[in-house]
Amino acid sequence: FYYRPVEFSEPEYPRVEYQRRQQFWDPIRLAVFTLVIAAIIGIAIGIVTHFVVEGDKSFYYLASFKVTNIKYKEKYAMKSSREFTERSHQIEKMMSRIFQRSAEGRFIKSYVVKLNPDKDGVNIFMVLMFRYPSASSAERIKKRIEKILYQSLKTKNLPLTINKPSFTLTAIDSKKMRNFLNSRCGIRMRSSNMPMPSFSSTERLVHGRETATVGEWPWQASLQLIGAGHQCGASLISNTWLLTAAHCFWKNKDPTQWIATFGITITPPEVKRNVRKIILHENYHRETNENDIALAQLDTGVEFSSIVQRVCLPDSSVELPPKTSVFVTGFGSIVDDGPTQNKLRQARVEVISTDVCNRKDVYDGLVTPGMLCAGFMEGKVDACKGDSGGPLVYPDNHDIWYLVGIVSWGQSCALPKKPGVYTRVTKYRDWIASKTGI
Ligand code: 4AZ
Repeated sequence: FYYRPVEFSEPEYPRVEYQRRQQFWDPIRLAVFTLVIAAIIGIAIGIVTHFVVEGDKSFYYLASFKVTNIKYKEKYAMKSSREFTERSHQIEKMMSRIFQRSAEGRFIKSYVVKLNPDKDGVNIFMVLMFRYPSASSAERIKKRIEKILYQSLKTKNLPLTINKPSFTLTAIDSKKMRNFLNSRCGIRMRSSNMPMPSFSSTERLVHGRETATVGEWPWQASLQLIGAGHQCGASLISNTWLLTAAHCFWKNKDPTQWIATFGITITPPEVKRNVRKIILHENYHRETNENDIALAQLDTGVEFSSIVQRVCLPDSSVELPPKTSVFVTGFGSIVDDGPTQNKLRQARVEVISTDVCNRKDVYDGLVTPGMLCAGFMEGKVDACKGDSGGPLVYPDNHDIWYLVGIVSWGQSCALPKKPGVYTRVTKYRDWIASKTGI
């Protein structure tokens, strides 16, 4: 009974199927289908090539050239001097002008790394950073860079006279580039060897204290008493010297009892060092908090990297106007009398004038010229217990960071009209130089 229809229709079956197939695969459909498949394969190959083969890569060069319309100054030998930074910024800005529009936006940044005397002017050494597709050859890019530069010398009205025959360009690897940049202070780098812009820190801050990311505050150190853990923050100002607050050592001044760690967590630390020497300011007064500044020398120097880096010391003449945004960082408590935090935190605060800070309803004359107030009159954001000795930093408009304050004192934490009080680092520039040569 069941077999009958099957037997009957079986001879027809293949023909029906064949006809239907023929209808579906008419030439137009076949063409469209082929095109779609080809397009999908093409896009897939494109994506793979873009990310795997043609992904951008960093190319670094050391450029050296003579500038003949400026005179060498003694202070150029000191890279943290105002003379060096101002001249460097001018040269770096000129490089941006030369490359920004002509190199298809592939120019990233440049850093002057040395200014040498020359009989006709100044010899300049600088690191240039570019991004190009990884398949590009360093030599071809070099030719391109030279062409753009020589063209600019002819067509652009540049503030400095570059002597063309003296210009040399050498491709360098990332390790060499890092070594050159390590000769300067206050530069933040990502582990990818790209510069970390200062806005990456301001952007994320909404309110209060956010946890820091790797390499964001590479000069931050934790000063710890063996057996008692974290006591204070400190800032790395050379490969062997930390700057901190004198009051951190009031319980214990014995260097053999102290260690310093680096990295964004206390445990585990990224780098650890013993302390060889502690120098307190001779005129530190515990009752008035005056001259609350101290130096700690590490027993062996640290190696600079994207994680451990020194901060710049500002020239003694630098003065930040009220309302300037500055950043305070530390492992201190986030509530009054709370515990030390294992993760480094940061907060944006604003400079408050000494006049306002000394008002009767604020600190009523307790703020001396060696101190700097920062925070908010409404309170809410502040340094606290355990942040003492740590950095208050300011980025200049070239992403170079300067240490402007040392967390010193305050009435409680984040109270209205009781901002944080910091040691004013510029006032102690000569004292630091006299003890360390920095
Ligand atoms: C402290 O006890 C401390 N709000 C540090 C900073 C401030 C207050 C107290 C500033 O180490």
